[in-house]
Amino acid sequence: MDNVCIDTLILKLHDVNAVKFGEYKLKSGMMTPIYIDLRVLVSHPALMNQVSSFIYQRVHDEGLQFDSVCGVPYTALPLATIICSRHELPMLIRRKEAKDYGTKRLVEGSFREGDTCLIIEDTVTSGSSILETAEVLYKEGLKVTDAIVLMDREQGGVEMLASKGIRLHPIISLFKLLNVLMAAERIDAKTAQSVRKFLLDNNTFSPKEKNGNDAPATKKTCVEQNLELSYGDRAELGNIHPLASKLLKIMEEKQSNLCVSADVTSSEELLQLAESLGPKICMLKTHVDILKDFTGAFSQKLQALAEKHDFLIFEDRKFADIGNTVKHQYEGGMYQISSWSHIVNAHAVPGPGVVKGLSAVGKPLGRGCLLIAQMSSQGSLATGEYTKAVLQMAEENSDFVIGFICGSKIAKRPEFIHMTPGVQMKAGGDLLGQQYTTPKEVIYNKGSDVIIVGRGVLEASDRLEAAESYRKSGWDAYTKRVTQSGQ
Ligand code: S5P
Repeated sequence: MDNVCIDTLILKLHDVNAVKFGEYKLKSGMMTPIYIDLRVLVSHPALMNQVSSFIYQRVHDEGLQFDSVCGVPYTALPLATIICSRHELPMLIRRKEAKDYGTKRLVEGSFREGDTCLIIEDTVTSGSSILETAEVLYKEGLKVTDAIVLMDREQGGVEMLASKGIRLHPIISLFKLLNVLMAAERIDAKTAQSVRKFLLDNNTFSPKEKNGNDAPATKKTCVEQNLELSYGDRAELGNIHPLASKLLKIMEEKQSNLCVSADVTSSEELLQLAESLGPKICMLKTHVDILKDFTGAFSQKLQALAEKHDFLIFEDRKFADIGNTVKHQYEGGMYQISSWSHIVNAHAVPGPGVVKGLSAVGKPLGRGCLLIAQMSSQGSLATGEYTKAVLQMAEENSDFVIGFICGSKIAKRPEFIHMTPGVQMKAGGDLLGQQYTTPKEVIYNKGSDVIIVGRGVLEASDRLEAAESYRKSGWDAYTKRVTQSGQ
């Protein structure tokens, strides 16, 4: 079962209206912004056969052992019938109500006490329908160890059934479905995000029932299962730094993970860049000390453009001194960096004092800091144990450190943002040790979040066109990564 097949199946289910967006009521009475209605499948025999094949394939892949198969009435009943008929498996039918004549049985078909029955279901929210069917089967002396479901709404069904001794094997998860529909432009990012938020906020399983622990289950489960959260989902995480959240929201809304490095020497040119490239970028990086004509008025104009085009300013100052010195360098001097730059960065070489000094100035202003964990330049010493120590320093100062300058994803916590410089459309380098990787490599293969591009844009004959192609490349790589996660 490869990704392409699952993606195609998702699109077909959307085509036949088995997936609907709007305001719907679930069986439990809960209102939902996404509704899965697989009852329509009976009108689409080819699709019905495909879904049945996917279910059987899963049974086969998992190597499940059982004596009979039971579909949860009614939607999964014809699916179970097709599978059993095609593969010559004995089937059982669970009655919803016992008939008041004849045998009065609740389970039709022949079986022996102690037989194992595999349950098939179309959609799972809390898992209660599967449990109801399992309980009827238990009463007849049957065992239930596994259940297969086509659509898992990821609202706690897997956990609830596991707590009752039933392993649930979902074929499509709603997070995956949202990613595929978004990549195919069937839904917009906003819709996907609001549905994800609903699913995360409405987990029906309380682990308390199982182990006395009150913690909400879903967010933990997503991370534990290594499901890739979208930028928008990460922006909503409970522990996230407000500035990191703001950046992730900008990225999601503008569909841009591009930071342009505005390494020019005149204020006017820098402002022109900010004005023209503003709509394409999530962040503008500056080296204010290479400007020949910096003034306070310039920094005000830059801030106004950041507001106008909704991007953050990142002064790439690379602080690397003792806490007391960096405090002055950040706040004072002729640049007064803390007054206009949302984000700064620092080397970890001096130890945690550098972060403490910067934080004393930046934290009250709502600023954030990136730690330099790796560098793009040839022969960089920021590798191995050093990088690990930087990660540790970030963890210990996450009230001010929002992420890293790095070559690849180094932190598991989705609250941290990874930003990678040394990016051009073609891998290579310059004469002074800079090394370039492509946007796809950085975002898709290395798992970073933001591409930082300087000369790739600045030296292009049409800077706007170049910025757009980097934006598109970075965004496509991200969409592909998110879409393929959780498989
Ligand atoms: O490791 C690094 C860290 C940084 S912040 N390598 C880098 O190249 N940078 C910065 O990213 C560098 O100072 C420059 O401003 C930008 C890369 O520019 P480009 O022209 O090579 O894309």
